[in-house]
Amino acid sequence: MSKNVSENKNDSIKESGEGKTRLKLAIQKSGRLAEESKELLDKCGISFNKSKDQLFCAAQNFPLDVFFVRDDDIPAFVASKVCQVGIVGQNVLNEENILSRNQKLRMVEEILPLGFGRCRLSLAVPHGFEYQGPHSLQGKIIATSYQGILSHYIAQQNIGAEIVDMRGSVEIAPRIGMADAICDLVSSGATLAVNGLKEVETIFQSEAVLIRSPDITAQQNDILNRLITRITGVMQAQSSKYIMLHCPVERVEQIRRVIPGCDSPTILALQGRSDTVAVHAVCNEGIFWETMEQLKSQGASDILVLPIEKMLD
Ligand code: PRT
Ligand code: ZN
Repeated sequence: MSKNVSENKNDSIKESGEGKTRLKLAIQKSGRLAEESKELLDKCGISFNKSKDQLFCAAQNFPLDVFFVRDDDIPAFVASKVCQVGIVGQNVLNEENILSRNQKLRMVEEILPLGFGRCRLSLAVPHGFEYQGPHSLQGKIIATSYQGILSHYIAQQNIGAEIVDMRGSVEIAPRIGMADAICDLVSSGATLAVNGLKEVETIFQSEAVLIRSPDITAQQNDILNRLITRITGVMQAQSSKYIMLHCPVERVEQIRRVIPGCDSPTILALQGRSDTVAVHAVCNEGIFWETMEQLKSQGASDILVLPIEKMLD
């Protein structure tokens, strides 16, 4: 890793201008978090031209340098000051925290959940296994790539079970006789189903998070705060909608109560119509067909629901 990083670092310094303070962010190069991490930066208005195998890239319009690495390396990059921030799954951060002897790693801080990469680390057993609770795993063999989190869990539950460490294809372990149960990440559950396994216990819930190093300069902290403000704006915009409707003047209060997550809508007069007003509001929740039907039954008409691109409080 260090050879490529230092070669590419020189490229970045050339591109970004020597001496100017920049924040360094590590994201997954390819895999389940890669696209959404890049998309998030894009929605924050941060653009960079990355060629396929580039490990390092300087944003053109924001003081940010992005490292593209394996997700497992991200906590160590942030702990070792190669980067000040990173985007990684809580599962990886926690696992690295438990397993690593690096004290600095424990000081890496989660600063913002990002709402993507959601999954759970679960125990699963073959359908024929009579599972009655964690104690059913007493004396059994459990295959996992998450030794750290799993050993913490079995110690907490006071179970004596053997852990077999596997780097991939954990779900096949019971079928080939390597283990009685597995502990792996699950999102839809389809992988467990095709391998004849049932999920019996969730031991850790995870999503992608923004992490930061404790060693960060005041200028880098300013850049980080700007980045956090943009990310928060993007996330708020994603979960919010702009609603516009017409309603009889005397129904405004009832209508306001139906609009989800809205305290003070904007009320606008309509030209030539003294009995009807336009109501505009930002709703910080999704609007379902049921809500629109309810608004209509309260006297609203011409209801429009629009996506919001950006938001800044
Ligand atoms: O190459 P690199 O080391 O960077 O990537 P990787 O192969 O180690 O990780 P990757 O890209 O598979 O996952 C990156 C992160 O995505 C994980 O650390 C989690 O934080 C998150 N994530 C979200 C998931 C899943 N969902 C997920 N479903 N990671 C893995 N899976 C796998 C799981 O291991 C199992 O094999 O998907 C399968 C189960 O999926 P379902 O939908 O069938 O339940
Ligand atoms: Zn990985």
